[in-house]
Amino acid sequence: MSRDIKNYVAGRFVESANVFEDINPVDGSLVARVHEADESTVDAAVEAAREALAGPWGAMTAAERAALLEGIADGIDRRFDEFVAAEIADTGKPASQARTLDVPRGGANLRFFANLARSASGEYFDTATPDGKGAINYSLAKPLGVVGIISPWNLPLLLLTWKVAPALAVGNAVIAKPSEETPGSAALLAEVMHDAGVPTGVFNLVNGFGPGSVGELLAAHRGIDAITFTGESATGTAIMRAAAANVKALSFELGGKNAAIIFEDADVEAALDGTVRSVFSNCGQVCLCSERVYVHESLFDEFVSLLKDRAESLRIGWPEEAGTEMGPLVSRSHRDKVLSYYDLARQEGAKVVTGGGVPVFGDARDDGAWVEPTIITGLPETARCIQEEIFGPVCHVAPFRDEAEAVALANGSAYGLAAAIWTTDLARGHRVARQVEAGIIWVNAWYLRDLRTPFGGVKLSGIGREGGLHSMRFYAEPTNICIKL
Ligand code: NAD
Ligand code: 6OD
Repeated sequence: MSRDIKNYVAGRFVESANVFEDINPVDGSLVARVHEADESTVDAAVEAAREALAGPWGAMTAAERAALLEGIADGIDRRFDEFVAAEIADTGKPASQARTLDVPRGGANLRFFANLARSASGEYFDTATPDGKGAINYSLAKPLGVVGIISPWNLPLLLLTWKVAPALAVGNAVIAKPSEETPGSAALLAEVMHDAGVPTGVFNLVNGFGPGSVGELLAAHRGIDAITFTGESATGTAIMRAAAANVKALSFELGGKNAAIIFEDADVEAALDGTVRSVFSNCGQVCLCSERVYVHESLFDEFVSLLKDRAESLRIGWPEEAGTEMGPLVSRSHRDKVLSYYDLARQEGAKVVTGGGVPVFGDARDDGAWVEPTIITGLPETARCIQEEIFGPVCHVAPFRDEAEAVALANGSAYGLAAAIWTTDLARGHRVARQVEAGIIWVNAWYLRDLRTPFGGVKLSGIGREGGLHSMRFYAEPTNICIKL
């Protein structure tokens, strides 16, 4: 049975005149009717957030905010199964992934930034003055104010809390807009916030679309001081344009066309395991996924054949079924996009090593958004399938001759989010990692996270860094106070 997802504004769950459907990509069934916030609802959220900043929330200590964040994390833990169900219903991802990554990271993000809030320290300087008496300078990390959070559909709870937690830890008030494709876990988060006693107006949730809807309203709103956004690079450009009007602070985690480089001295089993994960995890819908795999020419044929076997043995299935490794894409419209790249690859002259189509189940899943895991080879580096982000379970594999060529190939992209390098020669690992133009480089690993590290991309892949103290800095306005002694 479907439910109604409302907006959460000024501590109340509010309806709207416009309602849109949230569809389950496993079988096309209706998950929820979602109330799309209109301009007056967005205005009310901004007003509530500004009032919250001026009220008791603005006077809370970091330790009090940290305790509140931990209470929210406890609330997620208490409703763990509901969060898992919401993530699965909206995305179709395997339950095993929602249980071990998405939902645990929701709580972990809150606890991690609660700890950072407790241990935050400022700057202090003794300053010499001509009269010899001196001055002291210190800095305060004030909140930016009202932060608009615009998040994508691929890891809905993880990526929303990745921004909500540090924004609240620093003392901001937030207005969150989850993706229209995946509003479920954000709606539960609003309930958890409410029950945890988050003061009125500190967390607001507005549902809707991007252009001409809530996303654009937030980006352009003069009452919002900063936008933190995760999503496509082209959307980043649109947000930047809209946000220019009142010179908002921006943090952008954008798209990728990430390379994996497998050297001739790699541990082939480890590289294979890592590459299977980096290409097919979450049905290829992780910004960090490898869509370009470069393999030393001496290993190329063997590696392609091994990767093909592994792709063909991936268990594609119902999210709750034990052993399911891959679910559907997030929506039929996203599937159209991915399939158009499968077709384009053929037109561009690719060899389709495996996949390239839609699986047929003979049951309700045929109304879902499924695609086959796909491997292609043989395209020139200028091909659109090599240059554009597809965001599906697909990679192109190409050979390289030597280290210099591998680096040049990896860097031949307008994007620069992440890379994975596979080698047993650690000197080579360091050397190549320094030359690769990306914000995150793994050597003999993929998506191995430490929340303290800087997270973000170069080139079209983003602006700024989040993670650990980088997040705490983004969400704060450093203010210098100078006292003449
Ligand atoms: P998207 O850009 O289509 O949408 C993301 C969010 O932006 C949604 O909430 C959407 O409603 C909103 N939006 C869309 N147009 C807007 C506009 N004009 N103004 C304001 N808001 C707007 O992205 P998506 O399809 O949801 O997610 C997939 C993309 O996200 C991929 O490109 C992926 O690489 C990227 N991504 C990047 C990271 C990262 O950390 N770098 C993480 C996850 C996803
Ligand atoms: O793990 C994270 O902190 C993070 N931001 C992951 C982003 C994944 C992109 O799809």
